[in-house]
Amino acid sequence: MIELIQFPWSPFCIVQRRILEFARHPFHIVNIPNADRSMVWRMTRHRYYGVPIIRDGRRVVFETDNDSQVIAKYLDSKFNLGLFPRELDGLQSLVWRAIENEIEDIGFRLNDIYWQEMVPAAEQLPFLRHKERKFGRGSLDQWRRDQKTLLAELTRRLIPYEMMLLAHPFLLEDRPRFVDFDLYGMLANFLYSGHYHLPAAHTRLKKWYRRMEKIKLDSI
Ligand SMILES: N[C@@H](CCC(=O)N[C@@H](CS)C(=O)NCC(=O)O)C(=O)O
Repeated sequence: MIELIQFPWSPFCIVQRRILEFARHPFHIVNIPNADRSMVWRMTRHRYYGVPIIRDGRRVVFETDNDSQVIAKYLDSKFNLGLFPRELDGLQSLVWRAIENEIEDIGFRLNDIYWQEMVPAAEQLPFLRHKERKFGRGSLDQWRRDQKTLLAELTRRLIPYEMMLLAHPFLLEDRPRFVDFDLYGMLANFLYSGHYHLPAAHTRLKKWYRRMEKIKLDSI
């Protein structure tokens, strides 16, 4: 059985989890502590420490750079999901860069504000240290103070996606492609704490999100 090695609120893990559910293929989730990547390090033979990774039999699949989408492409070809049609290759790579930079960057900060509610007590010290070493001392407190501005900025950055949904039910076409799962993962991470809703102004995006939460390959 395919194993997804992850932690539950990671935007990039949610993307792959939703793709696996979409494929209706049974899979097993292995949650690791955010601060202990030794399992990933071991499984990738000392080549990677990020999440997600997947194990499929003897094969371990992981990303080769920030924009590689190795895991999604592996699942796409294994289960014939139609997420990466050739004619959309260039367009999708432009869109997923925007999603993973502009949307993820704000969404994860807004969710991280509530880190004490989601990170188990024993992992809080290394979590805080990891964040503060990466983003600066007091960064989580600063994001809390900036919450309103960050929410307004996220609403503004989501306008193009709301506009893409004017003409069809999914971002690019009448059926979901990879970028739909990608945006879904970033937004599910933003919503993970349970303290937020999607911006009320983006009515199409809200309906699209509900569709993306449960869509399955055999129903499109
Ligand atoms: N582009 C990669 C990004 C993965 C990523 O940034 N994962 C984060 C967790 S959300 C991670 O493990 N970063 C390394 C670290 O935290 O040390 C992907 O799509 O998988």
